[in-house]
Amino acid sequence: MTDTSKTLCPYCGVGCGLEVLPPARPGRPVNRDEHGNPVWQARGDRNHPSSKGQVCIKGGTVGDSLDRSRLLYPMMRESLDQPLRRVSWEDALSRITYEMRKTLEEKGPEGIAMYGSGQFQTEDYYTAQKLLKGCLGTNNFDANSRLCMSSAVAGYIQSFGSDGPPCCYDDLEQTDCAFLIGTNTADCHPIVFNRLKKYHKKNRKVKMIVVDPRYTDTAKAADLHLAIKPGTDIALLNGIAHLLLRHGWIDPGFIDSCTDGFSDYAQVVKSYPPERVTEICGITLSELTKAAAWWGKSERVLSMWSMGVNQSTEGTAKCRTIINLHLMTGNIGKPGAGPFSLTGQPNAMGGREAGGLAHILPGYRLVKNPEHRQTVEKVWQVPEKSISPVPGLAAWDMMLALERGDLGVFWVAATNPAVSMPDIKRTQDALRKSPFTICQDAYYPTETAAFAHVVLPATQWGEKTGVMTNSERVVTYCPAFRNPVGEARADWEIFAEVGRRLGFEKQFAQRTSAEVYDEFISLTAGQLCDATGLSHERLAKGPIQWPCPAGESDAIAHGKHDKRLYTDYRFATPNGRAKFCAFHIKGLAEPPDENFPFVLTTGRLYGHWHTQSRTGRIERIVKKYPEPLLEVNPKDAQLLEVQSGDWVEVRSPRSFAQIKVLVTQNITRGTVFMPMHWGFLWGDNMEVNALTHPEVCPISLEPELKACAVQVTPIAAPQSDDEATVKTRFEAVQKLAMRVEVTV
Ligand SMILES: Nc1nc2c(c(=O)[nH]1)N[C@H]1C(S)=C(S)[C@@H](COP(=O)(O)OP(=O)(O)OC[C@H]3O[C@@H](n4cnc5c(=O)[nH]c(N)nc54)[C@H](O)[C@@H]3O)O[C@H]1N2
Ligand SMILES: Nc1nc2c(c(=O)[nH]1)N[C@H]1C(S)=C(S)[C@@H](COP(=O)(O)OP(=O)(O)OC[C@H]3O[C@@H](n4cnc5c(=O)[nH]c(N)nc54)[C@H](O)[C@@H]3O)O[C@H]1N2
Ligand code: SF4
Ligand SMILES: [Mo]
Repeated sequence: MTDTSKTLCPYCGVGCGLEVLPPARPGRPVNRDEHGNPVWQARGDRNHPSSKGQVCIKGGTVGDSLDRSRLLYPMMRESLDQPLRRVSWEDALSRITYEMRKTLEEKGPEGIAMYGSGQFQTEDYYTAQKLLKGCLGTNNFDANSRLCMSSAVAGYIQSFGSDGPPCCYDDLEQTDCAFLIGTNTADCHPIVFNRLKKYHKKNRKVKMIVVDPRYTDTAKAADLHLAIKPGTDIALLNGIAHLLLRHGWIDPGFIDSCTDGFSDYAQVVKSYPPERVTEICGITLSELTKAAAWWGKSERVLSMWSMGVNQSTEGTAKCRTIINLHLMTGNIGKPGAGPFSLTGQPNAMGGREAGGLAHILPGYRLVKNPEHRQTVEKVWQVPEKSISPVPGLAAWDMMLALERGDLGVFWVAATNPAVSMPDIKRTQDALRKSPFTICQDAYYPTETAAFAHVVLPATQWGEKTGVMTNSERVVTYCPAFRNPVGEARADWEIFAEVGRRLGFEKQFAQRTSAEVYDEFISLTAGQLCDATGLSHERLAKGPIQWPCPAGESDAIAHGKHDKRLYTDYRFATPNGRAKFCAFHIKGLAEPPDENFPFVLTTGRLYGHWHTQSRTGRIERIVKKYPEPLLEVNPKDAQLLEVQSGDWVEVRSPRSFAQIKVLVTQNITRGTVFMPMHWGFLWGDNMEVNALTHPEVCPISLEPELKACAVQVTPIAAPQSDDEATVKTRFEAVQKLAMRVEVTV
């Protein structure tokens, strides 16, 4: 192994390049933690084109998490009321193939479902698609990206004819107006934010607008913060469009020659005059007119968004409504402009390329399209019509299928649905009903393992070789730089082994992830996400952006290419035109009422990652964020008669949580905020998703995790059990219906 290894940060979709230093360097003693484990250090890779050497606290501390609480060997039990016991891989795999065969006989292929993750490498994703969609004949593969990016995917496909964020990070330093909506970029995409902030500071003419019900660190850096009421984005965007039209701040040439549907859109936008919009959104007229004027008068507008937009029953409509503004002002296909959806997870982008959602196939194809199915069937060497034309179960639908008893095998890999799904009590009940659940994770315990019949140890980042794609379509090679821990195996190898055992030897003949990658990229030929110029060998020399057709990798590596999509203004629709689509605002699926008078919104903190499987085990981070806090506006706090540090019970129509209050001006009145990071392993009654509801966007099927109605009541501090640990909490949950042996 080399002195340092270049790879990609395994956390957020910014995709910063990292250099990992091995524990022993010549002349230096081996650095070990208190358990005697070698300590790995990560630092920014100056040569990575996306991050240029920068990292945030998560990337900088990732090394600390690699040897804590790892799942070392497979475990199994007959039913959930038994303890999990160590077994051999052979026993675990035989049981899995037995259960899969049984389900195929009893329920058919639709009785099997896999729930994967944007934290897979592309090779993991691709192999899982082949197993489920090609060999077994069910499209029941979905990923946590359904809770995350699926509205953006649907928005791009419907407006442009294909998925694919058209922008690149250089746009951050070339724009005249950055319009950030529903994104706390400062905390969640810190290095993207740093680049933007630096440029904005230096160039005072550049405008920065942030649309968020909270006064986040992102909002604090803005020239204009629109603290809209949650769920009113469409009214705001239509209101901006209304003013753009009124003042003639539009690009008629672009509209005429490159788009369809403008007149219907203009008709709808007419019913969003400023008086109505300011009333709906709870902002002032001068704020609205300023936003419209800045958009309208800027030569180049770059919009950026993430979960405040996507996680909504109007998620797709919100994305398309943002895109409408770009189309009417010709703000796309040129430097510093475009609709830029910021990807959440490190390889959610690669997942989309590899077909990792229930309605898509590798190479930005759709399961509904017969030609697309045929092309993929050929490469997969499966008989014609093997791939079902029907989209599979989306994430929440998998929970409903478990409730109904429709599934025989539920396979979870690299995600922790017992924390991150909406309506978590109902989710956990559905998981308890599952006849056979596999939980394939790198850590143990996790909340989802409490509901599993088999747990499989997966190698994670740094222990397996593969590639990941970041938000700006840059593909980075992530080599194994350390040995697998315990008996852990790579996700793709586990899927392939099960495939072979089910009789698909030919389909899973690849012996290395490089071979898997080669097959995958053959399916991108001629597609928007063409990556036929890439291979592990080529990427080992450095990251490259797609599209990268065969023969172009050297030119692209030297930056001699269009870093943006649609620079010729030809879109991926059949007639080459982008499509306007007008939406009226519908508002929140569960608006507040007398009984539940507050809107609860949910999201992230700078230091923690999701369900804390890594960051909850890093002291530096835990010290900074020891517990979750409910953000409450001072006026609301006064009415509730609570102060910072007081305990409250937060109750929604579904369940409750108990949490300490943080009184802060950073949140608008009537809204409270709770972070998503605390599942039942980390504390009692701290689960934000005990409160959220599972209503989804009808187009993208993404749940509205950003808003539900709650009541807030002061309570006495709950009796704290100082003895409670991850281990005892795991056991307590087991007692509800099951027991487990914990080996932390
Ligand atoms: N530190 C950290 N960074 C992360 C992650 C993490 O766990 N921790 N996870 C990664 C992943 S997977 C993702 S998806 C991204 C998410 O990145 P972000 O989307 O930036 O993060 P969130 O905190 O989920 O939500 C963003 C903002 O949406 C606002 N919001 C809520 N409701 C509305 C609304 O109706 N309209 C508007 N306009 N805004 C609203 C919230 O107040 C919040 O500030 O972060 C990635 N980066
Ligand atoms: N209320 C609310 N809920 C939310 C959200 C919100 O904003 N609010 N956000 C949603 C969003 S955007 C997201 S992305 C989800 C995230 O939610 P999850 O996906 O459930 O969160 P993670 O903690 O990232 O879970 C990843 C798991 O994979 C494991 N892992 C890491 N690497 C590997 C690997 O290589 N192989 C395998 N097999 N396992 C690995 C980790 O140990 C961890 O247990 O949460 C969603 N839920
Ligand atoms: S910004 Fe994202 S990718 Fe970069 S170091 Fe931080 S978590 Fe990692
Ligand atoms: Mo996400």
